[in-house]
Amino acid sequence: MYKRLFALILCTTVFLASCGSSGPTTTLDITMNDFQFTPNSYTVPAGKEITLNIVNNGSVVHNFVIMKLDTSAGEAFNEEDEANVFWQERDIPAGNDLSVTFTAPTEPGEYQVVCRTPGHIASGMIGTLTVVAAE
Ligand SMILES: [Cu+2]
Repeated sequence: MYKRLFALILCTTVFLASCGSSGPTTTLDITMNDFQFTPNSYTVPAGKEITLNIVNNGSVVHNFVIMKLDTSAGEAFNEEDEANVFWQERDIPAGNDLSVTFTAPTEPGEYQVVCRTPGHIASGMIGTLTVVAAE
């Protein structure tokens, strides 16, 4: 009984570890819907070229905006947030997919990702880009 329980715990731990410790990647595959990014958290190596493959499965236009470190677009993306944009891919039409590249920030940390279409942040189009020191 205990042996079986131990085996179960061990398997669960191994599964979680292999699943949770997704290291930094230079390719991001992201699906957009109304109104979320799937997945909504990403880990990339600092300063590396990142390929972003986006599919907009929603019915309206969406955006992928990375805010600068320690900034946030708040409840809604406004004019004053423009200066805090690190990088963005704007106006991705519904039903479209595209592949673009950008250079990851050189400073490790957590960067906010948002969709700047009015109302979409409030509806949940937020993500986190985690930048880790490149090896
Ligand atoms: Cu959106």
